[in-house]
Amino acid sequence: MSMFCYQCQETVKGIGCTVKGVCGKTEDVAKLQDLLIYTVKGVSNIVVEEKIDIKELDELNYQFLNSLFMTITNANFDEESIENQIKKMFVLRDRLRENTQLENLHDASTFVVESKEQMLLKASTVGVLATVNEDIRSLRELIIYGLKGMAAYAEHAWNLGKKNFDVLSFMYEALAATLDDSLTIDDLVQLTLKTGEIGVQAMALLDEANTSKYGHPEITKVNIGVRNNPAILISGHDLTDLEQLLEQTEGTGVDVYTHSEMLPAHYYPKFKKYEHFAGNYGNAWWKQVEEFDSFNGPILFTTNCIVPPRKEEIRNRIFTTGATGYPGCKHITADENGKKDFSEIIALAKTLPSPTEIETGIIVGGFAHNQVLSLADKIVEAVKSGAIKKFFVMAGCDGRMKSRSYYTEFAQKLPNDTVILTAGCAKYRYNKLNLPDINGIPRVLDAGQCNDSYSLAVIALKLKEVFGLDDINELPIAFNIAWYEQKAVIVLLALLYLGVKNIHLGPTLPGFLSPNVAKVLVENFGIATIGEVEDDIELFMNM
Ligand code: SF4
Ligand code: SF3
Repeated sequence: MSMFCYQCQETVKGIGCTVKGVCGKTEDVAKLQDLLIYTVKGVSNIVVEEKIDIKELDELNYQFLNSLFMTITNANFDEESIENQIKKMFVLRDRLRENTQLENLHDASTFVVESKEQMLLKASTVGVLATVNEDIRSLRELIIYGLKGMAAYAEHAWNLGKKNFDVLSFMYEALAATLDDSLTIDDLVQLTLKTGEIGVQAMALLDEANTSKYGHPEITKVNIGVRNNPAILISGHDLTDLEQLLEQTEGTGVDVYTHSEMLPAHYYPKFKKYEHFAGNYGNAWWKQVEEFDSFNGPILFTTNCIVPPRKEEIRNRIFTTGATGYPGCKHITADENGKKDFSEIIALAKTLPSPTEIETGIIVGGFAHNQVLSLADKIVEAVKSGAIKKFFVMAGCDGRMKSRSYYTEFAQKLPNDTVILTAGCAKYRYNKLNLPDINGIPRVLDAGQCNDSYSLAVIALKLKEVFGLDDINELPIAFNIAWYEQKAVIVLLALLYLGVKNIHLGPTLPGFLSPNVAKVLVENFGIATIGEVEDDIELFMNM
């Protein structure tokens, strides 16, 4: 088999991509990513075995997070940058080893490869399938994918100057544990739950980082039409990149629009002062192929999700930064102070036509925990009076599969006395439906990006307190979550840690769950997948 990857929802037949990724990942990119993960496991092994104090090791910690982030679905398709990252980790690994006394380190901590050919050969022996027992493999990968999502959130927080060494230490420990053949299925189940617990901390850290710098998201109307100026489209999740782009474009006559997961940036007070922060263009990540065409201007990717651009004209307009990369697209790196120079993108924007309008109107969002809790009285009253019967948490990801039309239909067919709480790019399946509101409370409350699913947990915990309940599952809240990549995995593990039961996960269950591991999740947490819309609504309403 040339490659094997089953980390996302779109994996071939729900089993695994073995020739080329559905995402567009080539065999070599897949293998290099496998080797990068193996190298990072080796680093973790040294940190744990040698009980290294990581607090002063900024470079190591940052590159550790970035390595994991680079392997998230649709983040980096660039062989060269993954190869360079492996080499960077070798240097950091060997520096750690110089000071250790250990003799019997794991192969991951000591192996040496010189050329790219050797890297690819080595990768073939250390990928996902190197773990033979399918249940152990399933749990190891579940933990690793959770850590990838956690790394993304921890890196965003880091970029805002917030670090949490408990989170980082756990990440090293958990990754090292995936090399440990003495761990049993039970041990790994415990570690999976612990990953969820630390995931909550990582999301809380990012929430604190975002809100302390940019203010608490507030109810905001976002324009989805266009203006008549040259413009730059910014995608992904990194708010520091957005801030720097807004600063550098101010007064240049170039507007900035958000795409996909960057939409919630409009909800932060700090960004409202920028007159040229024009609105949101388009929909979720997978629609970018046509939407980038009509946007006309340059596009900046700060994180996933990149869809391989087929046309050269589009490739020439795409720029990547941070953990992202695409061959043939210009990559912008930060200087030692974290500053990025976007002048080339701005200069290019000025030479290109303004965006072609694809829709008009507004969408309303900004219902993160602080905003929702300030409306708590109104919401509690609506629940008590029966005006709101049930909340549906429909956070998560969007994707290409036709079966995802389920979520639009589900939102449309929900009774008018229900409210959808959303976060992540899943929202694009129903955030433009104009569902009738409930006494001024919108039917779709968007908390923000996928990481802001944390906000939804805070809201649920607060409601539990207000209603004087002992168990979060006694609340009138149902969870119907859509997943695609590994950030959704950490969100799911975090919800399980918080004790949420009966989560429905779709459009399909992860291919990386072996039948036995899936059974554990079903039996202990009531995890299920989606069925027919009407049946599911009935089931949820009677829960
Ligand atoms: Fe396949 Fe998803 Fe892996 Fe891409 S990320 S290779 S689509 S499983
Ligand atoms: Fe979306 Fe890629 Fe998951 Fe952040 S941008 S939610 S899929």
